[in-house]
Amino acid sequence: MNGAELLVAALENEGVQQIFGVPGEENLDLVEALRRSSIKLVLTRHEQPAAFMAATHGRLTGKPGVCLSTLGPGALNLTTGAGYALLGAMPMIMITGQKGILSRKQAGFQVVDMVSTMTPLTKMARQIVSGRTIPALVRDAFRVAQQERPGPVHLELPEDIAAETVAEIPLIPPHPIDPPVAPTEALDWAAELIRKAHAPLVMLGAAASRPRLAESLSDFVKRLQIPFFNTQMGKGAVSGGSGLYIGTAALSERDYVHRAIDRADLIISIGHDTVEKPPFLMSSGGPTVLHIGYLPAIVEEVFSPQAEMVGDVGPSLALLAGRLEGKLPNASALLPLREGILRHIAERADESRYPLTPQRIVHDVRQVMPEDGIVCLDNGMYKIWFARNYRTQVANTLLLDNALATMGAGLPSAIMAALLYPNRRVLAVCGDGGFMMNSQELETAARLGVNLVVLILQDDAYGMIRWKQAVDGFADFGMSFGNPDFVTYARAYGLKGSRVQGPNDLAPVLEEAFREGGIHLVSTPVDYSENMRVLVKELREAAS
Ligand SMILES: Cc1ncc(C[n+]2csc(CCOP(=O)(O)OP(=O)(O)O)c2C)c(N)n1
Ligand SMILES: [Mg+2]
Repeated sequence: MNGAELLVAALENEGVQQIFGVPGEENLDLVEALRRSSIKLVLTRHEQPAAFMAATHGRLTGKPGVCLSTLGPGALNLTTGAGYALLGAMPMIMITGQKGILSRKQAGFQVVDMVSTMTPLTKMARQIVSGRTIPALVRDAFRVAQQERPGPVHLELPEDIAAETVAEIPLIPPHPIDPPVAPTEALDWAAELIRKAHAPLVMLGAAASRPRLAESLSDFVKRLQIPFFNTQMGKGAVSGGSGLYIGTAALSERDYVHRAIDRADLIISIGHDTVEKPPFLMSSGGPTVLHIGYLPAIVEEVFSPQAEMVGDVGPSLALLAGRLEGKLPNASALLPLREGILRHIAERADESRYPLTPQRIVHDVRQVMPEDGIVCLDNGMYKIWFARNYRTQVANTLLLDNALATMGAGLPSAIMAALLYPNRRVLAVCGDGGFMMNSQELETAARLGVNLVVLILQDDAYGMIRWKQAVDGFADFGMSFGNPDFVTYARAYGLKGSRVQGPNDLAPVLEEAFREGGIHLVSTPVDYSENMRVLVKELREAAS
């Protein structure tokens, strides 16, 4: 047995079923070991999307996804994915090659100090310097990646260590770990704060979307009957159709949902992660904030909770609900605001205009997506509209990145979702800018034979930056580009493409695409004048 084979055995021991990436010659022992293993090697056309896919595996399953690259150039291409997983708290393992470390026959050719490069981008980065250490190192890597707060781990396997013969060292069997539940005093204190509140609100943050938490969160909200809102990444953690949903804080202030936030005297913030653009700005005189999380809060200029309940969130919430159920006369104090907030948000969602308004696009997408359908967003202006307007009924059915907020992850994350859930509808929504950053992965998707629809919002521009430019009073400059003909582009990959050509085309075109199966590219023009009209003018007027 050589080092590469031992590494692959250790990955099998962790239940790894697939590895995404682009190998180089330094990985050839590893590739050979994979060939003779139960693990599938899924080639991508660039390392960055391989990391986005592995991270999304971690996000959706709670188990680290694994990606692979060669040394230097390939490994550097993983760095954006590392940042995506680190900020987004997605468990992921990155394995990269390296020249031999026992001799240096190619001098410094392609050698970059990747462990140093990855150190600030990961929870742990290690070079494997001896085959003997592999079982312990791999076990530790998976534990570190998976435990709260989850994130990426980097292992570098030099080619001579990969090729070196090692004794068959026993692997370490994984076992489940239950983190501790919040202590009694913290539970009592939190219960007391909530009991005393005149106008409480629950806020669900990014960590509320951990896959294993969905049930206990919904249960908590239903038992307490306190209305809730969510951050962008906390979306979907509790049934959005629930009569207690009061909105999504896609902007930091002044949106309709802030009418409730501003009137609250207590915000029970569950799993808020300050990597997100602030859902509201804390200030003196504002509501008290109770942080409930796996880990203590991180204090920022705009977020410094006055109380904390730290522990395994699901079981801790069950204990808290036990102390409070049926004992909160003020639970629904802010609920009367709900209808007005949701009515404003839904404005112009059924308007027949061409090009389509972002509100109409969100509305039509919701129509064709079943409750368990998954929408994966890239990053652009439409993200604010989807976060604000899309209603979710099932946990993790709107995947967006409000942490690194990188462009280019929409398509790869959708491919991963489609691989994991072949029987659910999966839709990637991308801007024409973000889509073209990783559109080459259409070939990967086609090769994998997934069912997937990609909706491209075409404004021939980096629309979001153009909007910011206008909001800040700059001249409209430097944000426009040309595009390929997306229908022809789809055909070049052997895929189907369609164009939305009228105000009422989008829903039927998407429906047809999903019915047919396979991969479809649908492009639609979008009327982004709504960005200024609603998100700036209307909200400013409403606030004053
Ligand atoms: C990798 C990366 N580069 C740049 C940015 C900054 N940025 C944020 S949104 C955006 C424009 C996105 O354009 P597009 O994908 O066409 O979406 P649109 O806003 O036009 O709908 C840019 C350049 C980013 N978030 N990520
Ligand atoms: Mg655009």
